[in-house]
Amino acid sequence: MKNWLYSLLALTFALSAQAQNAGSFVRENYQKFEYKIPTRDGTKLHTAVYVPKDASSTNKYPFLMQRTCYSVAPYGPDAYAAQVGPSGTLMRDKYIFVYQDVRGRWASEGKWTNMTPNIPDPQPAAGKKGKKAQTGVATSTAGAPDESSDTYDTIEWLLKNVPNNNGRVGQWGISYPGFYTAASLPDAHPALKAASPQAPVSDFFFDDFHHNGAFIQAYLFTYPVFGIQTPGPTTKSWYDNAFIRTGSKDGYQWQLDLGPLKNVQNYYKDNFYWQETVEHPNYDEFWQKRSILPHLKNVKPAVMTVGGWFDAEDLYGPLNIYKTIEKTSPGTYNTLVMGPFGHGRWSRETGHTLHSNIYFGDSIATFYQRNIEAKFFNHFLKGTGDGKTSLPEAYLFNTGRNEWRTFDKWPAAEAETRSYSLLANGALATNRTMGSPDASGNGFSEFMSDPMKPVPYTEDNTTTQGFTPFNYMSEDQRFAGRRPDVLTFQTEVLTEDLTLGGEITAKLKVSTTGTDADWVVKLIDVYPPDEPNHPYMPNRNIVLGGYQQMVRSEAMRGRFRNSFEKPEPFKPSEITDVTFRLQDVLHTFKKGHRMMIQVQSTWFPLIDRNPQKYVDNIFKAEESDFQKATHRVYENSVIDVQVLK
Ligand code: PG9
Repeated sequence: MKNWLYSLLALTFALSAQAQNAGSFVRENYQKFEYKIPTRDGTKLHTAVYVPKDASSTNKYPFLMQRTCYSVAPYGPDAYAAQVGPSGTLMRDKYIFVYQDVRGRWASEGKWTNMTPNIPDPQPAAGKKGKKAQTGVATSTAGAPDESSDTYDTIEWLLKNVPNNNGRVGQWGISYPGFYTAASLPDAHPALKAASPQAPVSDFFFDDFHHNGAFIQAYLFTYPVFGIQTPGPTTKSWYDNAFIRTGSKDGYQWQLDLGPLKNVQNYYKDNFYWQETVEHPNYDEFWQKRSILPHLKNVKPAVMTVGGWFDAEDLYGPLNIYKTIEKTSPGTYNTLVMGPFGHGRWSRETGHTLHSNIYFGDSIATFYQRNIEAKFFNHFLKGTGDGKTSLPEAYLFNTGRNEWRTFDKWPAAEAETRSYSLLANGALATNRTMGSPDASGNGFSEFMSDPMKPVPYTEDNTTTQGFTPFNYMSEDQRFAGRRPDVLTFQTEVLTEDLTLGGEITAKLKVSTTGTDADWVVKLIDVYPPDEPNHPYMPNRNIVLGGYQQMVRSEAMRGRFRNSFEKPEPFKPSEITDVTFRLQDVLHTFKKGHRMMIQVQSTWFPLIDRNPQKYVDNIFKAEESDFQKATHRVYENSVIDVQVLK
């Protein structure tokens, strides 16, 4: 048997042993309680509480809480002992762990809505404290309270009703629970001392369901989870839905055969979130009021936001929550951690679940849990809480160098902007002299884009890889580069290391013979032909020699180039500016590698197909609206990157 198989088996055994250890550790050391916690409008929230058995009046513990829309039942410590608290580490450090079904979900009462809009705390009536402190009083006219007030009331109740607590509360959560953590920050309860939004959703028009307005069609299968009022206390699998359990229907071909998204209506006519998605194709008040970013002002708890550079679901969220708090709440202890992880994979003990083809070993998640996350919570919930954590402002992993790096500011103060031109001869050049003869910038690259023959977003396009896609974030892009409808630009072989740290901005000069178009830009690390494999490669079938590794990618729905609220058609064949940000990176392109940019207009079924003929609402486009078009990218298009020493 291959030795990698032995190591995998050994790892699996060790893991299951660890999980059992963790499971038995929970049962030996924690006692579980369940409560229906009343909120100010009388709605009761189902809450599971795990109290260390050795808690006493002289041995008090802080709370560490997670609020979730995914049900506390199957995801509580019993089932995922290694996840009691953000990781097994904190379970052994001992906290009073709290898991709560949010309003309207599973065993909690109330009505579910996605990304509950925050209701800013109105000026309190004379002599009264803010609405958050007026328990028992209905909040503003906006109807049901928000996540901030539900968290406030929950904390108020826990402090009074769970004995042997030390009066301090932490909150954490990954993905949607990361949103609920961020949503607790406005008007937070004074006992909430530390919050760690991890892979948090911040705004569904830029995270998860859309990227710059392009619909993430790969999320079609998640609508049964988010668009149906949950049936109450159950551990029923989210996936118990004919539309999802269709095997072949996960596939690229099926989605191609499905045709325009209007056909999905046959499946989802009773799905309230699908109806909301279809009826709000632009960034209107429906989406804007669900963003948490405008409410991150005067944040009192300490915040450590965590994300993964290979996170296909929520990369916009962590980066923009951290940057927004830096801007709108300057006095807050606000830090950022970005590791070489896929979605939430820092909470697992093993690397092979890092959701990435390329990673650097199992110890990274454990290093993060023990040296970063535990230090943060232990300081603010058990220690002095004075902010002197010895943790840096930004703890970021360089995915090209295989090493953590710390920064006292992010974006890094020493970053220098460098502009690379997209030249017609395929050069990615910092000056036009390397360009085509017509280096004046009037040269262009051209391709025909056919929405009926779209560029696959992944080489293995047989399924959407489960609940949500992930592999493409670090996948080899040679399958795309071979297509005539993908433009490729690359530097000469690098004669020294090139480190990018920070945002990437695509400033495209484009034209189309149609009246609408999407633009996808991909940043790729081209390995030399003789590159040896990393010793920890999770996928033994990958050969790094010649690998064209995706480092960062983003889509921009061209109609939103001037405004996400007010879309505009393109004028056929008119040179038009399309500028958009790709999320941050920290990546060294090593000497001997090349830096590559690919540009394309379809990315299926990661994003839905643009008819390339302007229609008011692409969700309602007819088959006949879809048309081929010839697209051009002009030489005076540039990609701005941030270069670090
Ligand atoms: N952010 C993730 C997600 C949200 C909505 C749909 C699919 C995924 C998550 O909460 O896991």
